[in-house]
Amino acid sequence: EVQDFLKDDQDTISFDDSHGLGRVFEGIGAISGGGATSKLLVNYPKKQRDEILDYLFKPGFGASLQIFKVEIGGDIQSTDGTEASHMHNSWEENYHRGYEWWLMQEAKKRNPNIKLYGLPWGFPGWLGKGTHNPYIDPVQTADYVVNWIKGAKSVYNLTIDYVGIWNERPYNITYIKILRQTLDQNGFQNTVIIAPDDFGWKLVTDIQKDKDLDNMIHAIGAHYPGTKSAWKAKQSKKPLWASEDYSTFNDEVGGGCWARILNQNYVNGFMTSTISWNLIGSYYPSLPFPRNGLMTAMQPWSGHYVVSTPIWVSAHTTQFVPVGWTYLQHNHGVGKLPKGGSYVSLTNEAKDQLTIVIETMSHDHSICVRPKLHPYKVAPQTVTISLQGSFKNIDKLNVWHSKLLYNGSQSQMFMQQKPLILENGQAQLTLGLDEVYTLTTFSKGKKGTHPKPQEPAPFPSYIKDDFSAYEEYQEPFYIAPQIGSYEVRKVDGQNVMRQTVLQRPIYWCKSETADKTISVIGSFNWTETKISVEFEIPAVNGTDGVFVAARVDRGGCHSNDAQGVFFFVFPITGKFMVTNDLARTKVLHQGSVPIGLGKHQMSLDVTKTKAEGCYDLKQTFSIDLPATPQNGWAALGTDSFGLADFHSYTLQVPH
Ligand code: 147
Repeated sequence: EVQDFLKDDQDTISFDDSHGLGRVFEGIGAISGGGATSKLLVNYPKKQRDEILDYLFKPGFGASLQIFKVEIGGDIQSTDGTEASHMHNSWEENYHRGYEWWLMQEAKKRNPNIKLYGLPWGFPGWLGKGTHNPYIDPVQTADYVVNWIKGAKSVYNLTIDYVGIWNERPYNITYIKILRQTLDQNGFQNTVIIAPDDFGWKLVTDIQKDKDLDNMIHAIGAHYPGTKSAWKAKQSKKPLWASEDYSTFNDEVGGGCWARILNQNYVNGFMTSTISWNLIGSYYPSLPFPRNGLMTAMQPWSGHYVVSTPIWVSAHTTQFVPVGWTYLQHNHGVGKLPKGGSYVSLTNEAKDQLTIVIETMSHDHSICVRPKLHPYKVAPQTVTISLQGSFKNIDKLNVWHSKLLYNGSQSQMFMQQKPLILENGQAQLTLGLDEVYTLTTFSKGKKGTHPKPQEPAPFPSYIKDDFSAYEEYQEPFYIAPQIGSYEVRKVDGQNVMRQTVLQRPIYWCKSETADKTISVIGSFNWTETKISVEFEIPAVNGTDGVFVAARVDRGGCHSNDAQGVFFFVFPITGKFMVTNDLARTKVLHQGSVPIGLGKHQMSLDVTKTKAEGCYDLKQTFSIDLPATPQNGWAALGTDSFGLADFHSYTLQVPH
């Protein structure tokens, strides 16, 4: 029978190293940030948080990620929020802000071999010296980035393996060279540069003209390559990475996208590393790109989380292919299947181990966010696996299987099946649609499980936070900064939450031109909301005014245009204003309040049809609500860049 089958050459897939090997595999990874995508994760109860981190990072358990890429916070909006810079200002450095330090430690705790990668999306304003160009003083910007790498080492003993330039924004060759020199001068010879973290392969032309530049760049990292790379990129022999990819809603189509690109980024594009944006959907679900993570955890108040299909799709490769293994050559272990789908195979240095990953994702079940996926067909098929060269004597391969289902039934993910027995290096394998197979000499591999997580629950209907429970510099729970950066500070021995950004940063979102700052809180579904704050504007470097808001209808890169009900107070001029938008172009009401800095209290109570405001416990206004928006988050913020200290906030919504 086997003999018979062999006549039909087309259905035989051979795995053969006798003509040499392909490229070196550099790992599958995921990104936290770009931006604030892990915001809600850090607030989970420790038990659930540890479980989630196991699914992401623990080797041989779940996704078993091999690269962890994080945003180097720049005080700018970078998709789902802002992340704090380690140098809000030129005169200070701080390595205790945000949650990326914590996450990197948790990743390393579970997998000491995980590679770390840092990339800025934007920069604090002072680096621009009055421009929005981070390269205006390339030495200063290189120092700023290397400070972050030094901080990682000296404060947390974290080694940063990879560093990037400026996410999806222009690179600058002078800057790249100065960054390389600065790394070397500080003893970071082993921290290598991935560039440009942008679309396309234009950098290849630059490195071909400039040997020095070529030597300074470890790999060309392109975003959303659609599994393809330019001919000149492949020809250059430079390692090619999909340094940001995926960004797809993590339902079964998302899982299908991830399965297809993990294989085909190499099959079509010779890319040896693929990194998911993002790691985990841990941001309020009405922010942009909801659930675009390998899994979802957006309810720290309930502990609910979901282990989604991309976790198990990742496991098909990561649990059986260590970084440093080598792909076999195209047509000798890497390629397209006769009836659609793809296969890759990798081996270790001794060539006594082999892992094959096969995917048969159909078109409609594997569409990613971008670029457009051109039509193609996949049909069920039976293939003959034929091991040759160093692999000829392998007589058994362990089998892991997933079948993604789209009819509402639960997909079968990452199940171990009976081993595949080979005779004279050959065996038949029947492949259905939307499946992933791993065939491997590895005897390990595990579908890790933790107890079933809690049921989902709505955001609490009452919270009060006086910030006393935090360490200094932490970003308070539930507060999701969209413009500006908010952190706990000790002022006169008492914790406050301070808005810290003093000037407009070198933004990433093209529309981030506002001079307001804003943090959203709670649920986007809220219609009736009561929010109150106690605040004080410092006399030096203070903001013009403070606001609280309800029904705030957007965040992310469009935060500037947020509509809602906003109550602003300007203590220095003794004015207040009620507006329908953050930009204060739609004024609903205005008037006077007593003049004076110092500690104040203000509140906004939005019911079905009315908005009422109090300042220092005196009613300031009561108005009928405008027709829109009808729902949105609660929010607080400042009228301009500059400091504001919040002593507490209280939020109350009907049950
Ligand atoms: C990327 C960013 O690098 C991420 O931070 C995140 O925003 C992600 C969301 O898909 O995408 O930025 C892009 C933004 C817009 C496009 C591509 C990438 N686009 O319009 O093609």
